[in-house]
Amino acid sequence: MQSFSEIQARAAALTLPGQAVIDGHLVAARSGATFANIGPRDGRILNHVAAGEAADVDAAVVAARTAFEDGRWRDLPPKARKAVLHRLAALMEEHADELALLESLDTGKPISDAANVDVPLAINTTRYYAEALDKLYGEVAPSAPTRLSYAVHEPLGVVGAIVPWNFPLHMAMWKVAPALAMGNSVVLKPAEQSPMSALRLGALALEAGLPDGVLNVVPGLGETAGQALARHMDVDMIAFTGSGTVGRLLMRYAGESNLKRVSLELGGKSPQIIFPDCPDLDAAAEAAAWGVFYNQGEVCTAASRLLVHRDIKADFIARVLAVAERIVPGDPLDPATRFGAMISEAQMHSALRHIDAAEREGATRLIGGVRAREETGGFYVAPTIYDQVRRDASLAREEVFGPVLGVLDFADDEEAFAIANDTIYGLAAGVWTADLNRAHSAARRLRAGLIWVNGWDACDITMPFGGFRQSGFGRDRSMHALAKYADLKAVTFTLR
Ligand code: TXE
Repeated sequence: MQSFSEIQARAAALTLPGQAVIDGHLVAARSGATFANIGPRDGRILNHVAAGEAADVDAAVVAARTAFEDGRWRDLPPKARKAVLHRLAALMEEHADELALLESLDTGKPISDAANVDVPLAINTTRYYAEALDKLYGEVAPSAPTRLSYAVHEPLGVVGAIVPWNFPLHMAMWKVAPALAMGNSVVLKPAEQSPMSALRLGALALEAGLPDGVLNVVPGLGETAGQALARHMDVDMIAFTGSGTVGRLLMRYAGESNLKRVSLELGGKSPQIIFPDCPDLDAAAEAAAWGVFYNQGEVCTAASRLLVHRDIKADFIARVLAVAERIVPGDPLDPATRFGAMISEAQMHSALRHIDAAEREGATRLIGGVRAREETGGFYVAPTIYDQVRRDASLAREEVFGPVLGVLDFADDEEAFAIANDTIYGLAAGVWTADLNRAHSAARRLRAGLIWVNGWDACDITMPFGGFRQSGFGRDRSMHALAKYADLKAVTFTLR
């Protein structure tokens, strides 16, 4: 990795993407309007980005529909589609430094995370679905001998992907890669806080040979561009990652328009449970701290509730604090930084409001609780831990989506599972124990889409990702994601 000053120089020289990608062209919004894209690192305007509205979304959907109907993508032999997606992955790799820089500038995440995590994972996702696309077979049904019956997956048509700002490129690829692999056309609406990597992705896809109109990227505000996409009568599905509030709106828009399919990956209040027989207290302490502080806490699977057995609590919390003390907010472009800025002023104030609520509700602050690096003009919140969090306190119930950990304790397994499941969410849950029976029992009893035993977030593209309950429905990653972007057609021949 380059030095801090080299990275700053590269950032200053970088051309920042701001145009939409519609029907194979880089274009301004039809209205000519733009919105200011703010950099969380110092609160300054990075660039002005096309403010897509209903007319731009409509142009993108028409292009996507035309491309779908004339078969320029879906009717290509699988080998040819696969080659295009592999070329896209190769181009992303070639431009990895640039993509990482765009991601760090746009989100405030450390450049080392953008370069070592976000961009490689997005490339890996692209390759995974490039390889998967010719490995999904249909089924022949065991029907009567006078019939030949089979079921095949067919692409849905036009998929709208509305993605958030915490892992902009990576989340975009979780939707775009399987949707394209299945033969769909896509209209991608990146979050207004972080549009740049998606815009660059749209241009790279054209360079890779993806036919015009197959992947369109329309930046814009949620209430204008996002809503227009979700209400469009010619969009077949919305794949979404974001807040529960918007998830509910999307279901409403679908009901009020064309009953398009909706998949929702929403938030969480994920518990990490430390049993007294935890096999490695230091590893668990690292996981407890980084599980909630990674990416400034802006992670849907953030381990925001730490449940510790009373017998080991004092010792364990001391270890977690020792890790947390070393997590110091720094300039996102400094390669030494491990913890950067939050996405926006609004998100920073939202985290600080949760902190105020924890204070009011009588939790005990162990570390943090304040804004940091205010002199930079950026949006930094120090890693924060509260102990003595009551089960009914807001910190135990509401998603912060920021670097704030709430500690609760328990006396036995029953109490641990009861507290862990006492949430409207169900995205992830983790346990640390050396007892196989206890681990299996936890895996069965915890109500969450992702269960981790003795390691937080220990999974990859081969495993489905998604939530139970109000954490949403539909799965990203793995072969399961492909089915989401397809309809199942049942064909029956009557034989004579
Ligand atoms: O998300 P929004 P926000 C949670 C987290 C966070 C909270 C608020 O708790 O604190 O949401 O974040 C688009 N029609 N997560 O407000 O608004 C928007 O433009 C159509 C969890 O930034 O849900 C963006 O592209 N689209 C999460 C996307 O929705 C609309 C990641 C997500 O933004 C729209 C992010 C509308 N009316 C936030 N309004 C996770 N699960 O990882 C907005 N959008």
